[in-house]
Amino acid sequence: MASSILASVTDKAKDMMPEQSKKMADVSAVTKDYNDKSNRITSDYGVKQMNTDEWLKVSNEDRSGPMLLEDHHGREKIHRFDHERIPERVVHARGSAAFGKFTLFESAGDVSSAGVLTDTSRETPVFLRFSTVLGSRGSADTVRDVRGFAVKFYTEEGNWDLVGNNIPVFFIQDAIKFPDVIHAGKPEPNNEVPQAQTAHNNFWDFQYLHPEATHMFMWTQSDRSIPRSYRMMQGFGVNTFTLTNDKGERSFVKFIFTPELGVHSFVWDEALKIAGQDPDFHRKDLWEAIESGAFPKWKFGIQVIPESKEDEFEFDILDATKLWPEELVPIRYIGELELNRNPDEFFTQTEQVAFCTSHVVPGIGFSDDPLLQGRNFSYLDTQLSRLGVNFQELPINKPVCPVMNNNRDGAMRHTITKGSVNYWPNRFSAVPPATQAEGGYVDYPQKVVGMKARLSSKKFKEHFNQAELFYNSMSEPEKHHIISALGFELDHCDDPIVYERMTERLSDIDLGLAQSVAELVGGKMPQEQRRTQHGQKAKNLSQLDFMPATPTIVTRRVALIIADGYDATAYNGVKTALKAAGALPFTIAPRRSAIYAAGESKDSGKGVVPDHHLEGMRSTMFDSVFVAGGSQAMETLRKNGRALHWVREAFGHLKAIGATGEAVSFVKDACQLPGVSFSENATVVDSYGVVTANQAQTVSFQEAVKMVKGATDFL
Ligand code: HDE
Repeated sequence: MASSILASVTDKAKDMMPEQSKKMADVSAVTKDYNDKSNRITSDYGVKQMNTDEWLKVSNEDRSGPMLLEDHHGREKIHRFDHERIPERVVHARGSAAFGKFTLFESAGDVSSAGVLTDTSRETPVFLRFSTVLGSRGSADTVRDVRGFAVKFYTEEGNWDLVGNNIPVFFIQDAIKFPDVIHAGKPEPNNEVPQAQTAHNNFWDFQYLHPEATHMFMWTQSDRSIPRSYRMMQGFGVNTFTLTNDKGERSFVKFIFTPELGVHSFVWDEALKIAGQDPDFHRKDLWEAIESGAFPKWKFGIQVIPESKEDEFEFDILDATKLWPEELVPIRYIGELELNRNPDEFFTQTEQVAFCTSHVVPGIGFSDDPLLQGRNFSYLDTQLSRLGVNFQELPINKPVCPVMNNNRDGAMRHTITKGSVNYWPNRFSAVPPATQAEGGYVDYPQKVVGMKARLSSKKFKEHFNQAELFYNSMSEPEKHHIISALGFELDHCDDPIVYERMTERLSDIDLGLAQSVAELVGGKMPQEQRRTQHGQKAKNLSQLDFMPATPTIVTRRVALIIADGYDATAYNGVKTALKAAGALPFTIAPRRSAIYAAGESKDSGKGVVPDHHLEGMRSTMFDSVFVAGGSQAMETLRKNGRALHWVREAFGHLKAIGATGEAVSFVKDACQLPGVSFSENATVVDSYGVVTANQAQTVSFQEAVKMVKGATDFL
């Protein structure tokens, strides 16, 4: 992104920077600034070095001789480099994170005693890491995949880690299946192909053989798995947790985050192209929004089921392949999460942050959800192999409240604990465990009866009702996208047993869906609906249900295309209006050197220097395109294949397009839509999301940007 644009907004961000939270103060205490010129390069043991570029050698001016092993500085530099890498996360390896704060506007004191959920005067510092699941650390951001949404709340009673995803359900019901589902999705073991893709035989083989995965794969084949931005997706705790209140009453709970900006996605072709054109698209988007002061926000909600109602649902409320439809269990939005500060260093913060589902605070607990219980084992275990036994002492992981116990020593321990005993009880009886009144964690006295057996409840055996519910709740374009996505994925499976079985499986959901996919991918055509459909729909499954009440174009990237002889009035008018509305306008032209407006002389020394040229930055990088008129400019652009492709591609990706004056017919011809006519004097948005006007109609153009990005495929 052009630094000039960012620079102008960064000052604003600095002004808006929140006061330092307790966590930031903590982190700052161990942060050093490499650019601090009062420092000099030293060895790791602190001795200043005079030459860090040449190894100590037996040499003279004519001949460079052998290097000496005695050069500690040289050896230290190489040895530190050799050991820079730690294992990447076994899943969710690729991620980006930010600091922020969590505030409550309503206490949940009726159901929980947790300070973070009841004290409306608190500001709880948070660190949120977004991720993809399957790709390795260097893979692309915009692949079709689930996104992680992991929040560390640094509460006054200890860290609470809510390690969620952007999809409310999961592929499997029992944690013991996790290695299988992940092995099946990751690159195949013989040739390590494909990277960050589920479009391969093994993944879909697994999906067929696990009917419980049906609901989740419908979500991953929907637009939810290709989000436009981390800032525009929901977050779900997925598993069923519990809350206990001051009276000791327990309820089941699901946690949900809903973005202020609405839920928006790419179209698949766009996501595919961006994966090559800018593999860091989501990472940059988050970073730049925060730098510019456009702090992303989410409403935080809870769905609560009292313990007494656990068995009242046709699905098992502890089954992570099921969501709790909002018609049955409404979401109570009680708080807000805001991200407002980028990390200072990727490795020590984003990479070393370690989330554990087992990190809960008093008032929040676990249920018997078999996926959650397995997760509680796995996360602690994986941090031990990734970071080592003292991972909780790393600055990013350290709680903001006191930590005191008899866990000692181990590799890289760096807290120094004074005192002559390290066991409990001891003759001094110092530091006894806390009582409940002192904030001690209360284990809920849950009555458990049963046999020891590898079994789960009957209700865990129904797998298709919610997959159908999800499909029924989609708008027509969203259904169309699911069909195309399945068509793409199964097209990449070359083993007929895989794609034929899968199309059969789809007829457990909807015969029309199964037949449409079978037509695309080949194999046998499913002939019967394999299950009686219930025909129901639920709200807030379709992304269209999340259009914000007041749509906004804040942080939307708009390309303004110009060429020599462009209409300066239209260009300047639209640019100013977009900036005022918080959008990010970028000027694009055939070259990245000065472009002159109609009537402006090349010798004037003026001209506009574009942010990018048409080859350097493609239409996929923008949410919307505006072409300023000018007859000479249009003549140039008409002869430029890339310019025509630019506009046509943006149109195909359903982006709002604006054009004024001579650019109207240019846009019309570039889009090449037989039978569609764009009115040259439109003051409203054309049905195809194209705004045209003889003069710059900036207001209606902005409306188009808002509307068209929120809606999905017309084509
Ligand atoms: Fe994870 N998961 N997971 N997972 N998961 C990990 O922990 C695991 C599951 C999620 O940004 C690992 O620190 C098991 C559901 C996120 O650092 C590991 C099971 C959900 C992240 C692990 C699941 C998630 C992880 C790997 C099935 C959504 C990234 C690295 C029982 C609610 C956190 C690590 C970050 C990471 C295990 C299923 C979300 C191996 C065994 C369901 C967002 O411990």
